[in-house]
Amino acid sequence: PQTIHLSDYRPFAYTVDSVHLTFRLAPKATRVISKIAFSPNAAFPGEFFLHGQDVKLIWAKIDGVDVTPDVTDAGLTCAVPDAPFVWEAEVEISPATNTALEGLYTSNGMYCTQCEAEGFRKITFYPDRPDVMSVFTVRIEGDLPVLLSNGNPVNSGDGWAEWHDPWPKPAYLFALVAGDLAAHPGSFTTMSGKDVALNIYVRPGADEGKCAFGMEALKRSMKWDEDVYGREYDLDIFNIVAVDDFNMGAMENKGLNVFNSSCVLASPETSTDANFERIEAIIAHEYFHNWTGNRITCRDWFQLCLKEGLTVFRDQQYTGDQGSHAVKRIEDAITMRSRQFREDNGPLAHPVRPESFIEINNFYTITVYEKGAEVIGMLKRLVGDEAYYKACDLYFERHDGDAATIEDWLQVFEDTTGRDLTRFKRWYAQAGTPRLTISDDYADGTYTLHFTQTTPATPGQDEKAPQVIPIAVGLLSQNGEEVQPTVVLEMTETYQSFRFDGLTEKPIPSILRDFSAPVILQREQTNAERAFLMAHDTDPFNKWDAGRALARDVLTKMITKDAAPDIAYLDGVAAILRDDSLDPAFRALAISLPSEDDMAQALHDDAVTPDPLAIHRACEALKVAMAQHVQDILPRIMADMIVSGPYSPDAKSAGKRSLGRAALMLLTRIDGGAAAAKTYAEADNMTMQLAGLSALLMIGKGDAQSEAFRDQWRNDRLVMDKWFGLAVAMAPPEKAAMVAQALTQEPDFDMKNPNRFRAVFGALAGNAAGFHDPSGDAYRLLGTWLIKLDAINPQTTARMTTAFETWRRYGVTRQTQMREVLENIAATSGLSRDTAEMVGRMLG
Ligand code: DPP
Ligand code: ZN
Repeated sequence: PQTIHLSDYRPFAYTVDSVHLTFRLAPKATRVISKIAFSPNAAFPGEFFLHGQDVKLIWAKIDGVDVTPDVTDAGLTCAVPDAPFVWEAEVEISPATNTALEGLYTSNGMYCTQCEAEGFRKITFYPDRPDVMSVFTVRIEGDLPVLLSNGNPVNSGDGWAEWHDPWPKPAYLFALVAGDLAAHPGSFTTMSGKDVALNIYVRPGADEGKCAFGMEALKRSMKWDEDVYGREYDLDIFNIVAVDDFNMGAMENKGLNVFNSSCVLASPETSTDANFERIEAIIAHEYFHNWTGNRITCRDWFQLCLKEGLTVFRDQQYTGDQGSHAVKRIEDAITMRSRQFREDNGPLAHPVRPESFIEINNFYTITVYEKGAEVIGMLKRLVGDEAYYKACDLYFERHDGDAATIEDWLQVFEDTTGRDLTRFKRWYAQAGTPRLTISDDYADGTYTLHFTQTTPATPGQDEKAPQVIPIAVGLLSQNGEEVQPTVVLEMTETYQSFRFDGLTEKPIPSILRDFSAPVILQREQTNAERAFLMAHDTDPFNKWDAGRALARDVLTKMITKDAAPDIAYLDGVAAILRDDSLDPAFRALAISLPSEDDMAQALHDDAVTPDPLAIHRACEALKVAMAQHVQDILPRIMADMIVSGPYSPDAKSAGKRSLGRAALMLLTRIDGGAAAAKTYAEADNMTMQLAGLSALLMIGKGDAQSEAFRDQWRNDRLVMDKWFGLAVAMAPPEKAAMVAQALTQEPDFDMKNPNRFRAVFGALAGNAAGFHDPSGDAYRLLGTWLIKLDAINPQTTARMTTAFETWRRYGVTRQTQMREVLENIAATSGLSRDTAEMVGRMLG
């Protein structure tokens, strides 16, 4: 397969002046008739090549005259006039057999599309690249009640509808939906007084009752983007459609967002607090793409972070504004450290802006999205809020309607602030997580912090240059007062020192406040100092992080030295739990432990070969010790936090429930499951129902509740995904593979549905001790199913191979077992390009 390089970019040799598409829908033989006006691009003459994949050409004409193009697997070429011309073609495609879920496919009898990144070429022949933008007019013919496409509705009749999108767009933002759908309507009046009709389309029936929250979230997002970024919506209508079979979370198609139903449908009875928060964030994310992605799109797929990093950053700001910025920051840092640092530390490490790829679908990664957002956050911290929004205004003004690049984005910051961002730009080009080594000294009232940065080698990048790192620092006195409020130190060199004068005693530093950069701190620190910061730090992120560091150290000693749980940590936990002045959501996070996978990474970083079973046992033992140490507080916390009354998903209520659930999980380790059984029995919302069930399964009880849960929710696909996942996630390590295997034999296990497949196998990969069980059974089971899935859905398969990305961390036996599975996948005949690339990089 061909590797594509950023450095090879060339504009397309033609411009597309307009696009007319007619769809005659039929499950296995949909006809697509295209009429496209092209003009030669005088500045970049070249071949007339249209992408096309799995499309059968029926006929083609140029300016009304039949032509016979040269058709290959990848597309077609044709002799064309040296002047503007009209291309017409009719093709046939088969949505009903399209199990890859890219292009036009069917899901439960409805037609829908997914064109990002390169799915439009499976619909018709077209220059399927983001820098080719045009105005689309679409006619849909089909015997279905709802027929939708992008833009505004123009006209419709019995069995047909026409849509026109006035905003030029690349083909990846095209969408079509057709089916028997029910609309949940709403409306929004924009800042300039324009009325916009809003709809969430779902399957008729139970899903109709799960749209209200999403609709309100959409309106909040529209208002927020006006208030904070000055961005107004630009069509008469905005539609969202829920689809059960979907590879990703959602898609920002112009005026017609298509959502994985798990990312939009919500009700208190069927969705957890975490679901509500995620749904709100994704609705906001896709809506925000209307400006950062659609009005300004990407020149090529290497620039993916231009829209994704920025849009994730915007949705993070939005979520913080809806609840607590401190809590959101901690949640995002947890994600970065556990998933992005893991990627950065392994064979799949790549820069925020990669320089080559074989299959672009493999680069919709935590690095491009979340590290991409961190880079925007660092930029904002360095230039300040005012300059940040000024630069954004200039970006929207200067690049509206463009297919832009990272260079364009950085240029508006250079132009508005006068800063030189050459060095800062390394964040886009260098993979790997920088390590920051810290030492300090104090003499005569002057405290000095010394920093050294290094970034380990990553595939294809042996040498790293120093990066620009904003280090937010505050200083505390020995009795816990803040003697230096937060300042941002701007580190630009490999070694750098920063002085603080006029102090009366040696301070205690609080470094990397608010997780001001995605780096790893390497610093000798006593547990006494950590406990001090856990108790006194005024920065909520660092207060939380001090507890995390302490927990990591305690666990490390339990794992490697068979130490007993450290009483200082247990006292710290008790103090946090007792401190009613702290936000409950924060308290819940502050007493949570690093994940078992985080611990494996931490040990590996310390040159210790991790044993997942030993890690699991230590985590369990520490939780039991915590529960015993704070047992007198737990019932009161539960009583205060889990209050009855109507359910509300707002951040404050959810935060209380999260602390209540944390208390329940601890209590369950010492009360034999009594509190959990009661919680399950009395729950009137999914958050608490699932909390009760998880707690019971955790201690090997709850079979009866699990059966009852299944009976109750048998007809709800999204709740059943939770049931499938929970059984595997909570299985004891030695049984996890067996449980997963048994679930694949259930009649309602459907591997064609990505949500169901992910429920079982995502949970298996996430059950660290179970996945790494010494038998190797879990590795082999996942390998076997990935090979099966690859034949029908390459994109989801490739994504899920990342379960193996850490294989080199472990001991010889596990390494050999995992490598064999990867080699087996690699040797499969007919393996997709997607999966072949991923497995190749992991073995490489
Ligand atoms: N562009 C999409 C998103 O991130 C991809 N699923 O919103
Ligand atoms: Zn996105």
